[in-house]
Amino acid sequence: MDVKGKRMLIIGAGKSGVSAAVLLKKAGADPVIYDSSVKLDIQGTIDKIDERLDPADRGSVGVFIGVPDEERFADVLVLSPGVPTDTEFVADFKSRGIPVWGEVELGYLFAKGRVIAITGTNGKTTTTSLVGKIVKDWYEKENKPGKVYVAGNIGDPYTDIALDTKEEDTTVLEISSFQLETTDAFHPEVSAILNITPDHLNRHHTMKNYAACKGRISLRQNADEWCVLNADDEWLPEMAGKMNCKSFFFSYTKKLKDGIYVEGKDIIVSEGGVPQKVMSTDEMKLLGAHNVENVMAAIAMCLKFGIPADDIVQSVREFGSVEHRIEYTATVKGVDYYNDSKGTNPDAAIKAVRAMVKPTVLIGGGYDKQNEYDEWIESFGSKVKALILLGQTADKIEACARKHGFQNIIRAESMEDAVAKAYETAVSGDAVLLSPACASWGMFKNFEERGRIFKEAVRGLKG
Ligand code: UMA
Repeated sequence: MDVKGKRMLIIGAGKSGVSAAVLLKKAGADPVIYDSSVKLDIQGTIDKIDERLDPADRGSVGVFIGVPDEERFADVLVLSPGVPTDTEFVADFKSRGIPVWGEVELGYLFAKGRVIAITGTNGKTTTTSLVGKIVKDWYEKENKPGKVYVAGNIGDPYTDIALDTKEEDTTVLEISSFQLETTDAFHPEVSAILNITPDHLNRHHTMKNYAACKGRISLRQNADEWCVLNADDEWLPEMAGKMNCKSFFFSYTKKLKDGIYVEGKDIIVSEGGVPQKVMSTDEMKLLGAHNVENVMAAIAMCLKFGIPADDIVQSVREFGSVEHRIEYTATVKGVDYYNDSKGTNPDAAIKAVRAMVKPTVLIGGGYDKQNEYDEWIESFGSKVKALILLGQTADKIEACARKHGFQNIIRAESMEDAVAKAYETAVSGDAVLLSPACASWGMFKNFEERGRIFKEAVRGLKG
């Protein structure tokens, strides 16, 4: 991709915008960044860019707050994932025939090597990390030349590593619906859509739009390539029929003639109606039914990528939990504390509640993404003994919980206060679970910061 001398207008000065600017500058383009937040630390952002550029290029990327004016005549518009695409601003560029690339599209245009991509409402991070580990272990065992990268929505932008990738490398990407809105050439060799349940409806407006974004992951895959899909999902079986590539299903609830499923504790792969046990769920370190689904998806993707089943299973056996995803934090006075800060929507939070085996004090609430909480509250059953609420959604969740007859609700002012109140409420033999069912924005920079503050507060209890 030749972008030498091209004027590139980047919107958003977060991780994606900074990495996109560095990539473009290194590729000889002329990038400039605009951000809508008046709180943006302009000098801090320039420093982050400059420290990754050659001395001669330092100071050459402009960072501005507000709406660009003369940059409207840029050659390409590059959007960070958090920037909505259905605005007049974006429409103006499209109407003038100016290419609009998302940050992932930009990364892909410059990257080399094989690509595996994973999307879905929940389970993306765990599955991406697991696939990353399986592929890395395989490269090591086989003494393969090249490197394995793990990037995308998981935390490190694709544009961070794209220029480093070589033909012999493999990149495993977690891809969000936000990122898929602006992909076009993006073409993974193996992809997966883990599930589609309500989330981000303030951005996508309808489930149909949201599901359509997820489906874009397989847009460029051809008839020899595979997309791994959840057979138990409401949207995916129908979507498979419209894909250009082959689909391979996984199911937690039913046997499949061609696919991967669970029977009792056995994970079974069946091809052409010939079933073969690959491993037992007892061999997994990950907790919960949803993780059995994630493991099945990872096994299916790696088989289709060409990795032998025995090697895959060995890596799955070794894989523990991911940070912020039902992450065991500590046991204090007989109470186990779990950090599930990545439970940023009701569906993810339901999975965490289901994974708990002890009476649970649950900490929830946060930024309002206009989700409904009925199913989450219904999942409490007799397991959740108290609900500690914080953040913008606390009133809405409390009203919903009371409507469903759940009365033991405690309000907290901060994460530290929530942990202190959980400590007072839980007794030996209980679990405390932070799984907010809401995004962190507003009170915290991101879900990672929320999880870290929770863990620090829990460790403080031990002290
Ligand atoms: N901004 C604008 N105009 C807008 C919107 C935002 O200028 O209309 C600015 C903000 O003021 C801010 C910057 O854009 O300064 C933030 O950009 P961003 O929201 O795209 O965030 P990044 O820091 O670039 O991080 C993004 C992903 N964030 C989102 O999609 C919201 C990160 O996913 C991802 O790890 C990172 O790129 C690397 O790929 C986080 C996330 O919450 C984990 N993802 C959502 C999810 O998982 O549910 C989709």
